[in-house]
Amino acid sequence: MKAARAVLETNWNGTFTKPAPSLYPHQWNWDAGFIAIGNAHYNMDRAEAELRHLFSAQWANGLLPQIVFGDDPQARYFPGPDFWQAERSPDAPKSPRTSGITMPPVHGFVLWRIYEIAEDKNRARAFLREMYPKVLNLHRYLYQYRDPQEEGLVYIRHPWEGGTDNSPIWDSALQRMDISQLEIPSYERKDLQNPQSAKHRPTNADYDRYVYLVDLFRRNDYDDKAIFEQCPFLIQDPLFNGVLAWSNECLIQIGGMLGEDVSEAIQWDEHTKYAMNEKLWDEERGIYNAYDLRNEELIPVHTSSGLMPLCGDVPTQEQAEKMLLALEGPMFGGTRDDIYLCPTYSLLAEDIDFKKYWRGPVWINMNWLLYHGLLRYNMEEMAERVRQHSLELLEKHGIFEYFDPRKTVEVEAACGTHTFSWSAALCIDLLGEGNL
Ligand code: 2M8
Repeated sequence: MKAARAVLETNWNGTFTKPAPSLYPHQWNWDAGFIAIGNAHYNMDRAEAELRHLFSAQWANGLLPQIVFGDDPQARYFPGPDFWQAERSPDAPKSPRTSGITMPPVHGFVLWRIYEIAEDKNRARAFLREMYPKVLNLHRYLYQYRDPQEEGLVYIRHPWEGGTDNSPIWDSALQRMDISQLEIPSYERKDLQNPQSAKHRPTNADYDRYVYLVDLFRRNDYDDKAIFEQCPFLIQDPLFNGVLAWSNECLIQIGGMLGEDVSEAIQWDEHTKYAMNEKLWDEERGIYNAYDLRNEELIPVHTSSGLMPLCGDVPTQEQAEKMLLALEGPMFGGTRDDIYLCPTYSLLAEDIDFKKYWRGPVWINMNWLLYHGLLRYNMEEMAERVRQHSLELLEKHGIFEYFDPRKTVEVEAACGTHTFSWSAALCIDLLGEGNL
């Protein structure tokens, strides 16, 4: 607990919390949400400041940016604000500067979690009143611009929007983008300077595609309609939509408590859950798939993202039982003694790489979502196992970014950057839960 708090202290720069000191020197969208939950346990001022700063960068159309750039001239990150050129959009704020894409909408449930943690409920309610319309606007943006066919499913248009940068879910869509035919602006990666993480990071071929997409967005002045027509990468992701479902529910709860009319959020909630079950559910395997909207096909690639609809109460109890079997079985090794839960990629996949970023390792935020999802279906035993494994990894190796799921591995079992903020914040929250 002390170590986790120290990480949050170190990474706080007076205005926001950096996800990690050198690798991620600005404010990131969903990181800020998880970080605020950790801070809420002992420093409510900071939890509120974190979210206020993030939402100060919300665009006029409701988009909540993936990165809010700080003004530290030493902060080395690519792509920076000059590359994004978000100011090409009439909706982007002049200050602070931001990127031009979004991230999984965790903020509804983050607000609710903060309210649960708060001792001073009057103050917490006032904060909810302040933030509720902003989060509502974000959801409005998602349904208005990212669900043009009004399916109830929101698409992402860049792997960075999914939060799981090099997830194998994106492979087929990215590979279809023939880079030899594409014009890609020249750029210099800064993320490879950290020797601990360089070898696990996305490949240069991945980055070329990431950069191409950013260039496409800025050439279109971030106009959502034009981007929808042209973008080769449009994916309905079960993690993103599962998180959205949970946040919809929390908006209904918060709005109800504040005496607001919540009919809009109720519609979103019902529509999204229905659509996820109709379109993304894989009955045979007991998991949710992603859907490639551009190429009109399901993506039958099994990562832990397919389990995340649990947190949004999307599956029925019967479906959730099937998901539990998938988690316990060979896909995720949930009952094995030699595996830490939860690998981010199916253990059955030939190309699983236990150390490569979002292609196998355990991530604490995914475990936290899974833990809450399992609790929603009264699966206490498995939830507790996920919680224990998360804490064990953090205690044994330190507050790292991600972890090799094999218990037998001693060399470089902890991966990525050390002093990683959301690992610290969620460690604090998971410890708190156990003490309740
Ligand atoms: C990673 O993503 C950024 C781009 O957004 C990067 O690779 O540079 C992801 O793990 C993402 O989920 C996370 O929010 C971000 C900062 O921790 O890092």
